[in-house]
Amino acid sequence: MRVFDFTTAIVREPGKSVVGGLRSDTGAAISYEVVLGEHRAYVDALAEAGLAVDILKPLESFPDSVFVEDTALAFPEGAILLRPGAPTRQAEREEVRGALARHFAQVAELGAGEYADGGDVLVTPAGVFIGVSGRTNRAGAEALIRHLKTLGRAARVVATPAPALHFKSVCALVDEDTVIATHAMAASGVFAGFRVIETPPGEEGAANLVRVNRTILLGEGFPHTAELIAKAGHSVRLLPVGEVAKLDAGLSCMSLRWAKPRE
Ligand code: CIR
Repeated sequence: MRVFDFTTAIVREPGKSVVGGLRSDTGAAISYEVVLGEHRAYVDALAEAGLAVDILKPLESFPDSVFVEDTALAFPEGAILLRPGAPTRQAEREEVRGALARHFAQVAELGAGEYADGGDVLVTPAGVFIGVSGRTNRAGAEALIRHLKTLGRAARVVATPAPALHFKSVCALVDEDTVIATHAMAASGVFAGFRVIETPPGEEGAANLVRVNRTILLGEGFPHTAELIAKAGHSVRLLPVGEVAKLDAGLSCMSLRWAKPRE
């Protein structure tokens, strides 16, 4: 099961409205220019990891639309259009429909009342975890299980530990049988059967890393995690994420990534 040997990504450039995106802590001001710089560094890293990157135009009417991961799931076998759970983000799905149609012959979609954000979906070779959260409801998770089955992927519903926004805010896949998770996430027992690397104290934000082919993209400012990942034998590329972190976001949420089927 191919889970991180990607060939292609869809990203969306942030609009100036990104400074008004959803966030749990409205304290620190957000700079559009800094978000844009972080996004560009991310796109460069995807390209350098070998991906063809489809860059969608900014959407000023959707401040959070740069976090394109929440709108769809993409696999070699097909795509699923999601229904983001935040009211201000729900119509973002219509804005990626056309892009998905350029890449996939068929796109399944969640129906009315079925809410799920891509940030709550962790794909592993052993199956897909769907975290029920403030954004993903049980109806959405169960509908996703049915769609994933059609694509040949087994999935199960798990809980996103509060106060995490998304399941993948607190965990990520490092290799076929290793995950990184915050202490709270690791303690939940969900990852029985996996090797679990716990984020060192104070570096919980590092759990939203993303593996792209042979490279682990990791937020800057997590030196102990970088060391743990390097010690586990992986090549690490550090990326600036301080500004997107103010929007409760990290690295996984800024792209849809998949492998085109081999011809
Ligand atoms: C939101 O609250 O929806 C955005 N400000 C952040 C979304 C982050 N998405 C993700 O981690 N998949």
